[in-house]
Amino acid sequence: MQFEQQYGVYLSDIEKTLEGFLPIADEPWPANGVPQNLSQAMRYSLLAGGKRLRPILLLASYRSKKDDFEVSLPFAAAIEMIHTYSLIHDDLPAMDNDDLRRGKPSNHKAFGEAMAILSGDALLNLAFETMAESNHPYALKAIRQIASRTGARGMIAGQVGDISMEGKAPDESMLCYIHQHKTADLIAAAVLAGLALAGSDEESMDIGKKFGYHLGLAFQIHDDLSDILGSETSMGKRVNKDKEIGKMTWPSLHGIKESQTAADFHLKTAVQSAEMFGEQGQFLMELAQHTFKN
Ligand code: GRG
Repeated sequence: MQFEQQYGVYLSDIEKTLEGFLPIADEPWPANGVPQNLSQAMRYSLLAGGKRLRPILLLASYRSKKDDFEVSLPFAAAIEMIHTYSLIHDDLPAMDNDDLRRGKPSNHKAFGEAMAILSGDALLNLAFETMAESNHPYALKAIRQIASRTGARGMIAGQVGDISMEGKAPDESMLCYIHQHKTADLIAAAVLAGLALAGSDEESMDIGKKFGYHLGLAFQIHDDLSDILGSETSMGKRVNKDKEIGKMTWPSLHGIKESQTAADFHLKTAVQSAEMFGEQGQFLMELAQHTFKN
């Protein structure tokens, strides 16, 4: 199957799976269900589109080892729930204060700050509930890969670094810390959870780790560059904001040209890692390249 066609299959499976796991409430306070306004706020952000990069990475990483990728769909949905919760919270006035996300008013603009906090919390819990309810024999291994990279030592640590460094003098090692944890940890978690579910050996996990981290770093540098070079329409969010708020970014430390070189280096290293999976790594290689086409 051609890359675009396979991407379309994964995307449509993910959208259906997300819809299937999301609560729908047709009355305000269902006795044993989710309050209607909470359900609406969760659905608003989770079904707002997005590239679905992380769930597709999870499915494709599983698929690089085993064919029956459908068994990994609950985990793919879970990683997108975690990603979406992080975006909802990141957009809050107390964090990045963004009014626009995925081309629509951000969650707190549509539902208010309290509901944005609570719907983010609810998506995070739903992610772990979804994975815990899977009876896949390697569910716990996949949950560990995800939990260890999204919590206080992972994505949340990166976000704390990002916020704490606003307005501070550029610092190379702190910037690497922020990029690794804020962005690359979740991307690597998706790859490693997919591989773990497929029962991959140590060698494959190491290759997956390298692939995920380099892809994640390329992704964040590219995102930093897009804030300077991109448009609000193409990004679906506000641009030219990092400089305004004194955010520590790759271009702020190294300039645009060097940032492009660094992003190219990380992308190339990611692609070379996926190549080590042989023919089965083809989709991952193409996915990495496709991510930077726009
Ligand atoms: C609030 C705990 C917590 C963490 C927030 C996700 C995040 C960490 C911050 C968002 C800001 C940011 C620039 C993160 C870097 C990763 C990034 C570019 C996220 C956006 O991901 P895309 O482009 O978005 O894959 P879509 O909408 O396509 O899913």
